[in-house]
Amino acid sequence: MDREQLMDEVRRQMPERRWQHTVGVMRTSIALAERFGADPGKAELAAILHDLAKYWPVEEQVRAMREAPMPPGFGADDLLPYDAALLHAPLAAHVAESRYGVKDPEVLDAIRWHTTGRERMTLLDKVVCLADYIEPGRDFPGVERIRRLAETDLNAALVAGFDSTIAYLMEKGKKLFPLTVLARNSLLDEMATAAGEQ
Ligand code: DGI
Ligand code: FE
Ligand code: FE
Repeated sequence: MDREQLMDEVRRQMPERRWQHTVGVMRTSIALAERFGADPGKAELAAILHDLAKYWPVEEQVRAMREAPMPPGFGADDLLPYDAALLHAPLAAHVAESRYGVKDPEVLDAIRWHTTGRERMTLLDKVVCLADYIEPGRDFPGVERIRRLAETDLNAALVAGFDSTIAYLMEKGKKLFPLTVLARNSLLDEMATAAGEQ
């Protein structure tokens, strides 16, 4: 399947506004990849696919998750006690591989971890996760600051992105999925190491 066909497939599975978000993430992922030295083609492919399951009915997401192999601690039963909104990321990675034939593990990982992040995120993970926060259609408190940081500092921008998610969840009185906190800690460690090496 070529990229145009893949885009049509993904587009059919979501409302038009979510497709416009996906287009924004594609463009922003390419720009960030070029800025920070990731592979723009891989970034674009991950962006096309990252939210493909977001608008599947939740019961369908749960059913498909249960049939698919998932990393330890990242299956339906691990995610559901936190938020059903977490399912779509690992599910999209599974569908990308099993239905659309995506084999590149870097692309699949960037899709899989785009919502929560993870410890020791790869460059591609970071690019796609950050693009998801700052694509042009996003409008939430603090997004302008994250966009500014993204001009020069990938790690600092992503920390600011996770800060905004964590603050939002706390404001709503919701639980934090611990991996997001670990991802943020890991980025802070990387930044401290990089600063120490200067
Ligand atoms: O799919 P998008 O809307 O483009 O963005 P996303 O994949 O980052 O999903 C964000 C949703 O995930 C948002 O509704 C908040 C929710 N969420 C719930 N608990 C957590 C969480 N996100 C993170 N990163 N960490 C959580 O603990
Ligand atoms: Fe998402
Ligand atoms: Fe998204």
